[in-house]
Amino acid sequence: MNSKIKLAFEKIVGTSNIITNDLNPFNTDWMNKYVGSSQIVLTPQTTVQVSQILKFCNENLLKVVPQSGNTGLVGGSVPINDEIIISLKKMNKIQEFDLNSAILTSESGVILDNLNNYLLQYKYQMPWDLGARGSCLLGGNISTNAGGLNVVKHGLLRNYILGLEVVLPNGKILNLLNKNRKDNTGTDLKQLFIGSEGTLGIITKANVLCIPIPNEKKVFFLELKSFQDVIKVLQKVKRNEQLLAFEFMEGRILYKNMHRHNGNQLPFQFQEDRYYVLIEISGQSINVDSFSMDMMEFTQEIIMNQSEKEAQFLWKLREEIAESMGKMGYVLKYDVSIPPDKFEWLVNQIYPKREGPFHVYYGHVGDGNVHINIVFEQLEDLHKEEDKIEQKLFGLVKSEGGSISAEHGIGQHKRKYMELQKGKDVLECMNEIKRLFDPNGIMNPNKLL
Ligand code: FAD
Ligand code: 2HG
Ligand code: ZN
Repeated sequence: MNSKIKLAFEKIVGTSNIITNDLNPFNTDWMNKYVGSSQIVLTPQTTVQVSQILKFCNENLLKVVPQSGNTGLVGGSVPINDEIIISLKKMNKIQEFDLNSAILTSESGVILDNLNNYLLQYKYQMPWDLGARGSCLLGGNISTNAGGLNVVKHGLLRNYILGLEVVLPNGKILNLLNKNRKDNTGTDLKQLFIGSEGTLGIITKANVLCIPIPNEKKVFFLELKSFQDVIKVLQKVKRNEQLLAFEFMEGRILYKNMHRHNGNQLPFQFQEDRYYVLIEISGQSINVDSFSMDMMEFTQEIIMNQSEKEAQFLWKLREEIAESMGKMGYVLKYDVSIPPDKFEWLVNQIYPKREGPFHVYYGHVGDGNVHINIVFEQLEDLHKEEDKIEQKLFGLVKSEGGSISAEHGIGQHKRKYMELQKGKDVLECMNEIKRLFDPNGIMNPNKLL
């Protein structure tokens, strides 16, 4: 790192907010698949510092990568080369919660779990939830328009973001903060930043509409004989407004993970050729009996939690899948949208008779979002196979009217398939917007666009 540049950063953020040693955790993504070679991480503590950093970088054509919890799964949060990493983790002050409007105002570097802990005193919670809740930050969630485990009831994150403060690549602070539920004053600029994966600017604050914590909830775990039965149960329960989550897991992964739970009471002796569903219902008051009756049409194999601890254990079986796959090797991960009744068909198209490397499908069936994870022992083997798999997979997804990314985003992983997904005109329009905000191309280069 050029010493003049380092000195300039020292003037802006002070030496205690500059890291130049042991940068591995910042350069490497959660899957150990993408590794950059940044030599410097800045941890600004105020919006003004973020603004001064970006102004300096823009004037000196220095490329930057915004980083929050670094739990992203598409290589978006780590540099490709030696970009400067701007970590938002010290921008972690929650400003207020307004009980009349249920609107939270916070800096963007707060961990999702911490936001929920803060909201507990008001009996409110964040409107989205995901397995990375202990590490991911508000700004990372917004920049990826994170999906998660309760979209089936609450819908997507972008509907709950009422306002943002964003620093543009030239250092200008764009005040889009807004505490009004209704604000109908023209083009909704904040939407451009939600899901744009740090390619247009850095989100420093947000106003979030929160949701009340329900009085009652119940978790069900079902064993089913076929994937068609999964879809039948889905059709039956989807109409019910109590439905919070509808998560599907293949027997082959639950079976493989059984050894992780010696001593814990499993809901079933999992079988490789069975299909499992976790359903949660919630509300101010819920009708467990009528809900169970609906499901009993399709299976008698239903377990219900009897305590909060049991509910958490049932969720663990679902949430630990991502981590457990990572322990097996290097994982190719897909998060496509496709009609739910096509999930099994899609996987069979990629691996007829389910041969090939160990792979599983699971995920948010209730939202039409399937995760396919394929494990390779060596990273080189993964790279050898990925083009072939992706051309087929994304081609099929496109022809079924789906999306190549339902929730994790594009990052560096799926960038070359953007034209297939969007078409030339739409992609060109996105590129024009990028050029407008970031004419020098300093923001998260070679990601998404
Ligand atoms: P990072 O990974 O640090 O960054 C993500 C992207 O946003 C990067 O492109 C980065 O440059 C950009 N960025 C970060 N902060 C800012 C900012 N302040 N301003 C502008 N750009 C910024 N995702 C889902 O959608 N649903 C899930 O259910 C889900 N489950 C997960 C479970 C596990 C165990 C793990 C490891 C990941 C999971 N993810 C899931 C993926 C990931 O957690 C989400 O994408 C999350 O929103 C990323 O947040 P983060 O704070 O880690 O952001
Ligand atoms: C989940 O739903 C996450 O568990 C991660 O989105 C999925 O690792 C994956 O492929
Ligand atoms: Zn997911």
